[in-house]
Amino acid sequence: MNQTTRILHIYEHCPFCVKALMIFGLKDIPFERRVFLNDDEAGPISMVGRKVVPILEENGRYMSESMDIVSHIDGLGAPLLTGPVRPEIADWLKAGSRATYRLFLPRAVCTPLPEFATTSARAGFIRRKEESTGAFWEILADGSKEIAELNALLEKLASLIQSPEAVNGTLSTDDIHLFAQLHSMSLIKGLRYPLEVEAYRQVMSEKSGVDLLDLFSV
Ligand SMILES: N[C@@H](CCC(=O)N[C@@H](CS)C(=O)NCC(=O)O)C(=O)O
Repeated sequence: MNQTTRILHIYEHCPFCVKALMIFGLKDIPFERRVFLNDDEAGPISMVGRKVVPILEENGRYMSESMDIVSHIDGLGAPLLTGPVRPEIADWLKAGSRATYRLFLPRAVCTPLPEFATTSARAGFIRRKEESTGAFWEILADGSKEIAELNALLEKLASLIQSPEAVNGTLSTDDIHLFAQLHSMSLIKGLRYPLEVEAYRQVMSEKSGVDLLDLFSV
């Protein structure tokens, strides 16, 4: 019998890749993880025509778009993401996304993650991202306003979490989006996690097999 081979091509810091990784872990579906160097353009372009991750390679066919990958993998066997989604969660994610993205990018490129293993991978990332964020050194020099903003949001999140096993009680795509954002936030030192949020972060990391990045936080 032919067995399906699944390879997930990612950058480990990438929140969209976290979403794709999560569903494999939550469903316990075997896959191979491959990390592109951040300046490898030819690799992803040869697969899907542009420089983007995540890419799922399944028996030689390629799929991009994180949530398409999530729904494809969730559709194997009994679906897991069957719970409701709540607009409050989407609103919460939106409220914190700008500050998270801005503080996260200069920190991500300082990590020892494999996509940044070479000088040229790091330099290319800084050059491309600084075009939209402004100088990384300025962001690293003072993030106090954004950190205060995110801490206020984390307080609010505590009251939105219905269970550490699933933000709305039963696993849903809200958990995929929420954990991916908390994963990015885990690189930011100075964030304070209320008990409910901390329990959620730990349980979701354990269940999905996706490590948080607290260890590398600055
Ligand atoms: N809509 C896509 C977005 C994916 C995306 O933006 N990925 C980023 C990495 S976090 C990327 O590959 N950007 C191109 C680059 O880094 O050069 C998805 O959900 O998969």
